[in-house]
Amino acid sequence: MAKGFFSRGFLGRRRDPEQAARLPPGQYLTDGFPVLSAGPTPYTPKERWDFTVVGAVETPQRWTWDEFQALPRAPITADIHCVTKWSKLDTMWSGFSLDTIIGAAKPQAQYLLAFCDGGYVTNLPLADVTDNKAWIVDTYDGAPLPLEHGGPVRLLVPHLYFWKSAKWVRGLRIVEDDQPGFWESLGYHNYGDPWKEQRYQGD
Ligand SMILES: Nc1nc2c(c(=O)[nH]1)N[C@H]1C(S)=C(S)[C@@H](COP(=O)(O)O)O[C@H]1N2
Ligand SMILES: [Mo]
Repeated sequence: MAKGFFSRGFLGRRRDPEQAARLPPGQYLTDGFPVLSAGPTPYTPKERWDFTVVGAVETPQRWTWDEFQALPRAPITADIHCVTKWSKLDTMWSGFSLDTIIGAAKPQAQYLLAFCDGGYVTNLPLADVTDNKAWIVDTYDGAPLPLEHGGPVRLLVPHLYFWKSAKWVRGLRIVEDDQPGFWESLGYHNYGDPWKEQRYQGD
């Protein structure tokens, strides 16, 4: 009871400037967690699920669900920013560092496409998903990742707009030439840095 009172009053007032500094230009804070999906929510049973790293790699990788679960696990707390202007601070996830997953494949090129159940694709520079900047996550707020938010696993690349955090992700294709994904070919910015407001092509 006292907790709610203090967080809205005394503590809230001290925290506001700190929160404002974490909000990229043009964004507002939300406590909810909107669902944004370009199509229906796909579902692949665990027995048929796998995760692969393919393309320009020295050693292509494939993990079954059980093998994937045996990878080293990490907790992640991150601020997320959607191009439709909502941001959420301190979202809590757990999952697997892409350093482990991509490192195993020994990539031979500098770009990648994340591909998903349902056909969604997004493109990223390899440098943006290595060095502890991106994860494959399977829990949100201490519970299994809800299907509508990308369960069983999604990509989490919190330093870029949230459309880069592909839901229902099934693998990565390492490519020599950068090529636009789904939203990128429909006019979204190729890179999507929220701090530079790179929302659309030309921003
Ligand atoms: N596979 C897939 N991943 C996706 C999308 C999608 O339509 N399909 N939408 C993207 C967009 S535009 C956003 S803002 C976030 C939304 O994630 P959420 O629904 O968990 O909020 O997922 C991204 N990842
Ligand atoms: Mo989005």
